[in-house]
Amino acid sequence: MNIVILTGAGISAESGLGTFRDKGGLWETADWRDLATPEGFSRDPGLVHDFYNMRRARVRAARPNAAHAALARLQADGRHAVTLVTQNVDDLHERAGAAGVIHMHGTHLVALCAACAHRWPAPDQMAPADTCPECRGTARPDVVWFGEQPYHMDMIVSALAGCDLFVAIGTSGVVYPAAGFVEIATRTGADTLELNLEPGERASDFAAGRFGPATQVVPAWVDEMLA
Ligand code: BV8
Repeated sequence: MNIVILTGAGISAESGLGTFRDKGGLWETADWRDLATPEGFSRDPGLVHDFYNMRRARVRAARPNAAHAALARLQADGRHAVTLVTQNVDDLHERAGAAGVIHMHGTHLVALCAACAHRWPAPDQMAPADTCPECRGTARPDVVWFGEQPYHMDMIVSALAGCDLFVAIGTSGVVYPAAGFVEIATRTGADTLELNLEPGERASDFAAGRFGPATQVVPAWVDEMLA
């Protein structure tokens, strides 16, 4: 079966990384307009670098959980063709052994030159004085902020067009275009499943849903797929 999986912050929650919109989430204490928009970055690059420095440190200290491991197991088994798309900017899928992970919102482990688009591995701590090693332009985290075009959309849309099953895991279904993937999958006749702590904004668009912590719900689903 061709399976497209979309993950959100909820799959990394039990690894200790914050989600955005839950109680105590990252957007509760800070305003996304200041931290996740190009305007916010040009207004106060130090604030934005501090935000990503804090999250980069958390990711380095975090470990993949049973949900990340289960998806890597599903992919490695080989009986199903699994395309793994994530909105997350952490590398926990890769550290659990997943391959070809599509980071549609980028990854804060890579630095991007705002002038020439050169990319290089992000140091643990980035600061406004950091410049591009190629052209001395302004360095920023290689993440997709609001109003910016998500990465690899052509690859994602063609994977959705050819899939038999679309599964969304640990995402609130609030941010587009990711939140609209269930519609694309449904239109092409795929089955759809939501695995989440609780029903997301688009829950009614999924053919089925299973709710509970990802470290329980995801391995149970993968065991069924590999039975
Ligand atoms: C674009 C940066 C166009 C990286 C982020 C009006 C209507 C519709 C759309 C729009 C609109 N106005 C503006 C827009 C577009 C906008 C958008 O969708 N806004 C929304 C808010 C209305 N989208 C954009 O701007 C996107 N770009 O559209 O570009 C374009 C086209 C051409 C050319 C140029 C431009 C860009 C969107 C990306 C923004 N970047 N972050 C970072 O810092 O990480 S957004 C941020 O939200 C993250 O990327 C995150 O991945 C994403 C989604 O959040 P979730 O992952 O779902 O996390 P959340 O906290 O919301 O939910 C957690 C879930 O986990 C919950 O369901 C919870 O129940 C569950 N959970 C919790 N614990 C557990 C659990 N599940 C399982 N187990 C647990 N233990």
